Order: sequence, then structure tokens, then C-alpha cells
Amino acid sequence: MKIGIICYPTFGGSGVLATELGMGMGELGHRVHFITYQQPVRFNAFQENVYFHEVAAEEYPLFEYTPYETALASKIADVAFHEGLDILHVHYAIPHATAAFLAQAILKSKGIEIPFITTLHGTDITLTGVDKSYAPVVEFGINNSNGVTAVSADLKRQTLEYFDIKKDIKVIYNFVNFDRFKRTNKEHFKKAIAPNGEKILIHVSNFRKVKRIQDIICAFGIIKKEIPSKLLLIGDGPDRIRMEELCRSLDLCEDIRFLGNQNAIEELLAIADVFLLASEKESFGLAALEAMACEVPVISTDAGGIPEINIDGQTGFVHSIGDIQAMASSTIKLLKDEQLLQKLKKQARLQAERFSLPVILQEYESYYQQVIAEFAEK
Ligand code: GMT
Repeated sequence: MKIGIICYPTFGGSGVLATELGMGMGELGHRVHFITYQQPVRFNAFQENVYFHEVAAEEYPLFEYTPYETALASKIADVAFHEGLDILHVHYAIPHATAAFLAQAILKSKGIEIPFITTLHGTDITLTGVDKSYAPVVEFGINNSNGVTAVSADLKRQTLEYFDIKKDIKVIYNFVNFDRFKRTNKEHFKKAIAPNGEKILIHVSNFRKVKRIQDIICAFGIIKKEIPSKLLLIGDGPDRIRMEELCRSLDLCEDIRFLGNQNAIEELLAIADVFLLASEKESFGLAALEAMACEVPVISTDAGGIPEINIDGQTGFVHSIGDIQAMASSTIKLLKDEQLLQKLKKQARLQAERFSLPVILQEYESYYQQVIAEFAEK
């Protein structure tokens, strides 16, 4: 198949997932074209069947706001026309679903018929999607997609709750690539970060408000009183400065390190003992799954789809949103009990294996074929 993938090219979960999916499809022999405003961060090496097309939204003095969606629709139509694409797959509804809809209409006017699939990732429904400024367009984009997927059962449930959806939504879970995410020996790293054998706690996100990183920092303040430990905060975003200030005010700077965006996250996950996720909204929690693949148990909230991935008492512990004390207590319990820690590490990895790249890739591949066939019948 010739597949066009439209996504955000950044470190955000939807962009990461879309990029890994495209590269995986390329490995299966499909020809994949990424269409977005910059080279996707995880697409950082040459791959024979995979191409990148940059959307250049020109700025003009008349435009107070540059119309990216228009430039994107033009580029999708152009690439689909010249490359003879069979299907478009857009990740994150805003503005990708309606850009694809527009491109589809443009192509139809030239005698080319091509279906598109929209994958809902989370905040495109639960945060930006429900915002009145975007909701009618999001609902329209979903209802006019030729196929719709959601990354967890909870996200599907919320989509049906918030919008008047006429389409069938298929749940296809996110996946992890085990060639990359696995436990490896990085003792030199561990020594550098925790020179006295301290336990290593880790969190990875885009530092947005929904991640409630302040809860992680406060929980760490409690944990540190009982267990010699270090906290690694990886990623960057709007809340980072506020969180750095919080660390200073709680006098925790010695033991908390902000590492910014990292390309080789797996090397840091490989030295971690526990992954912390305090989100108030989280459709799936790809970062937690990547940690589990590296045998890191997860202490999380029960937001959104997280409990579909992190199983309470088996792969970590799950608590109510904002229950800092409970998060701290179960982390302490886990780190004090080596046998329990080893057991949960193994179980975390086993659970992650349910979300392996080849399995989920096949689900997407069959779904592409199904949507193409249904579209051709109409
Ligand atoms: O977590 C974010 O804010 C980034 C966001 C995105 O769209 O890039 O992530 C969403 O999609 C990821 C991949 O499907 C999911 O793993 C995240 O749970 C989801 N984030 C939220 O729902 C807040």
C-alpha cells in the first residue's frame, strides 16, 4: 500500500506513535509518506520506503494567523496526486481530520478517490476537542472520516459521550517497539545519576498542566524521607519553569534532575526503578508503556485509559487523581520490598508484550485494507 501519514512531528505521544507506525509499515514493505511541518523527531535515520514531505505554511502580512490547515490540505492533495497514495491516516483530530477531508474533496474534483482514517489520541477529544472553539469541526471531521480509531476503550467511551458520533470507532491500542525498549545494562549511567546506589524514579511527559507534575514532585518529597532516591524529570513544556520553582521552594533540587527532551529515552528507562504518572487526563499513557517494556513498574493515577495498561497490584499501583500520599506510600512499599519489586518488574514487561509492535501493526494493516475495500464499494 501507499500510505500518507499526517501527524504532529514532535515528542508528543501522538507524533511518536504515528512515526513508529509509519516506520513499521515501511519495514513491512509498504511505501509511507509523512506529511507534516517538520521531520518527525523519531524518524531520524534513512529508511528505504519512507519519505517526508514538509508542509510550508507561508506567512503573509495580511494573515494575523497563518492558515496551517489550508497549507496542509494543499500538501496532502499534492502528495496524494503525485505519489498515487491509496490511503491517508491522520493522527490527532485537530486540524488533521478536516484537512484530510478537504484534500479528499480536492482530489475528488480531479477524479481521484482516496479514503482517510482518523486516529483519536486523547486531548483532541478530552481537552481541545471539547473546547467550543473546535468541537463542531472535530465532530464533523470524525463523522466524515472513512475509518476512525481510538487508542483505548476509555477514549472511545469519552468520544461517544462528548460528541454525536455516527461512525463506528475501532479501538486499536498503542504499541511499543521491543527492539528499542528493553532492559539493558547502563551501569555507568546509573553511577553518574545515583552514585550512592539511590533508587531512581522517572517521569516522561510534555510538561502540560494535565500531567500534574507537581503531584510527582510532592510525592517524591515524601518518598525521599524514607528511601534514598533520585527523580529524573524528562521532557519539556509549559509547566517546566513552574516545576523548577517548586523544586527550589521544597528544597529538592539536589535530588531532582530536569533533563529536557531526550532522544534515547530507553537508556534512561533502563536504569529506572519506578515510573511515576500523575495525570488527570491520559487516554493511554505511551510513556508508561515504554517504561513497562524496560521492566519499570508504574505508579499512576486511574485517569482515562491508564488502568487498561497499568494493572493495579500487578504491573504497579493505581490511585485516584491527586492522591499524593497514596502514590508515595505505594512507591515506598515497592522500593522497600526487593522481592515485590522484582515481581512487578517482570509482570510489567509481560503486560507490555500485549502491546507489541508486530501485533498492533497487523491490526492497522488489516484495518487499512478493510477501509480501502469498503470505500471502493461505495
Ligand atoms: O500527552 C500528551 O499531552 C500528548 C498527547 C498527544 O496527542 O501527542 O498524547 C496523547 O496521545 C498519546 C498517544 O496516543 C497517549 O499515549 C496519551 O495518553 C495522550 N495524552 C492524553 O490523553 C493527555
